[in-house]
Amino acid sequence: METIAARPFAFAFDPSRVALIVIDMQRDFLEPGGFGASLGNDVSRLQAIVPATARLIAGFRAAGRPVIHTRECHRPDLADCPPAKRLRGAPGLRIGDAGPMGRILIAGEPGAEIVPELQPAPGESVVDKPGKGAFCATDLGAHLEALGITQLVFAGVTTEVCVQTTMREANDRGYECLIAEDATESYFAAFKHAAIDMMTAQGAIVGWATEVATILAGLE
Ligand code: C5J
Repeated sequence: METIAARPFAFAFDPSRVALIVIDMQRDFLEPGGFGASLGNDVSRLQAIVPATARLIAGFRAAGRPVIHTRECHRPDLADCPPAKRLRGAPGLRIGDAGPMGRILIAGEPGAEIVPELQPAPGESVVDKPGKGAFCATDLGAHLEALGITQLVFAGVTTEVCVQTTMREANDRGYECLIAEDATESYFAAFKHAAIDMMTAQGAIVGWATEVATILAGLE
């Protein structure tokens, strides 16, 4: 056990019991023509964190620690996509509609794949999730328990939606959660900062936040 600099206060880091969860770094969120763009967002903001996320993944691999990737996507028959989700708002393309990268947020379609720079390595877990949180309707909890994980580092997109939801789910399940501030992003700069402020407020009520370089130094 060692302590690493974090906010709101130092994080007691246990590199022997930590896993990295990389949330939804999919073409549908990061590239033009996908789900994020169909909602009217500027996807270039999310592309900017790919290098820092790649460094974080490389550090966990080098340390021999688990890297778990998630993908928000649905079955082709949409049986796991509630109408309340599919019909929300007035996007250019809805979940399941055909777009330039295949059907939006559908498992097996090009848009649902993780971006080429962050492709899972052989043997790494990829959790397909129908919700915003990665514990909902998945085997993530059982998988982490089998691995003996007690701490989770979070990266990915978007900070205030799927990252925050999963971090809150993990916190409620007893994991100590640390978000890598420069390896997460939102379509809205203010939302990223507000989400991390909410997580770390009140004595790390949801968890801690720090930079990729600090986490990498702690893993060495
Ligand atoms: C969203 C996500 N924003 N991965 N999904 O719909 O955050």
